[in-house]
Amino acid sequence: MNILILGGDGFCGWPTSLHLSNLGHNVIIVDNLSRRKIDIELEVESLTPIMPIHTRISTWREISGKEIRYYNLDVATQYRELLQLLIAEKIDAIVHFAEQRAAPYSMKSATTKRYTVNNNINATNNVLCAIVESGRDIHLAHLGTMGVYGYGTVGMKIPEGYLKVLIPGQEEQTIEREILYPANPGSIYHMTKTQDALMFQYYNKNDGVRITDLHQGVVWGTNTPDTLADPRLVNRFDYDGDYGTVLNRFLMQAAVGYPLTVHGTGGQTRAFIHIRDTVRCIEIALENPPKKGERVKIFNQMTETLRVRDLAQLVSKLTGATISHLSNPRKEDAENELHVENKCFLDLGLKPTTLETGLLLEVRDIAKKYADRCDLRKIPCTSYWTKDQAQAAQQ
Ligand code: NAD
Ligand code: USQ
Repeated sequence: MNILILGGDGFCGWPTSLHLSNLGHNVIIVDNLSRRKIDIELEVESLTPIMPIHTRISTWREISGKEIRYYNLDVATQYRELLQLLIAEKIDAIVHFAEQRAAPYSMKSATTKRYTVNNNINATNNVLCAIVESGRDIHLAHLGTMGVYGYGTVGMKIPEGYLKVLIPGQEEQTIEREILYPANPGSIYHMTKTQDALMFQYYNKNDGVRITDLHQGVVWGTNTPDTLADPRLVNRFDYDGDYGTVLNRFLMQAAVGYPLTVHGTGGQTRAFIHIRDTVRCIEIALENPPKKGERVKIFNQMTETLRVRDLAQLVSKLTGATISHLSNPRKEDAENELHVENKCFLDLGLKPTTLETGLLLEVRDIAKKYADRCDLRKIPCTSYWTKDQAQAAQQ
């Protein structure tokens, strides 16, 4: 397949590009390097020393003999160039990672809120519009988030995208329908993903675009077999207060002797997936596209759910790290239950990497190895969900 990877220089996009290239697909990366520019803006660096994109690509050629091509394009603004690419390269499938993906960054200021909305929604609309205008039957696989569902305790497993509802009709009739699971975003970033989901429904209904939306949980881990093939291929590892996600932050904090930063009681339950499973899920999604005329396919891309305080306990047991409970900079329920259906990927052959088997390796091979690159001043979360929280933190 000719596959376009939008956001192919990022944390999920880079290992996915290598994985699909290794499988023999013709992979083309589009990325405007905005994530690297945000690192400069925030004065942070990946814990792992990532190489410039052209070094990454030439190393891959050297190691694998395979060619990945790269275009520096802004998907949210360079519509004509994107369209031309789809036509000229005879693209069969697009994997769309090209969005601003940190909830804390999206809540940092009016500027980052507006940037996140403009970037993410325009990027997705441009991709969909270009697919239609190209006249090509391109399968779009998009990286969405579990956060579109909200994390409310609902007393049932969260289904894969669609919810069966019974509507009271006329004359005591009950009408059964399947609707898109009600959107309940918890940040501006998550809100853009719920908007993406509506755009998918519309372009699928109106233009018959074949779409798979992957509602992914928090990704942990760093490398895949392909990024381990040479140090110059290493994947990024974010640990700072905006882009670092909870489990990778805890692993790195344990490695540098920083008390684990649990927000509030740590009662938040989240869904998790290892980066190795992310790339495998995308492979599976591309191998099993929706048929012509089929509705948007939605998979829950996660393998385990865990409460944040249990995660901290697990890391502490493995490493001896101490745990601190900080006031929560976010506006979220103090405690929630989360049960998630993930049958689609398991039925299609996904064999999950569990926390039990993967955690220790990650601490040893990444967090400890690169601990001296950590800037401790960048660990605290300083993006607040509301003005009141920001003011309280000043006092
Ligand atoms: P990332 O920030 O590391 O990668 C995103 C890449 O897209 C970056 O390289 C960035 O430069 C690029 N990009 C952003 N806007 C662009 C634009 N307008 N034009 C071209 N390139 C652009 O993020 P990630 O962790 O790899 O996440 C990728 C996708 O997966 C995101 O959409 C995110 O919402 C989703 N996701 C990530 C996680 C996670 O834990 N990392 C979990 C669930 C879902
Ligand atoms: N948390 C802590 N301590 C920390 C960091 C986070 O207790 O030091 C808590 C947060 O308050 C939150 C939970 O851990 O309750 C998860 O936070 P996170 O930063 O790991 O994840 P989140 O903001 O939800 O975002 C990440 C990715 C995003 C993706 C999402 C998947 O950045 O792109 O969409 O995970 S999901 O969470 O399933 O929606």
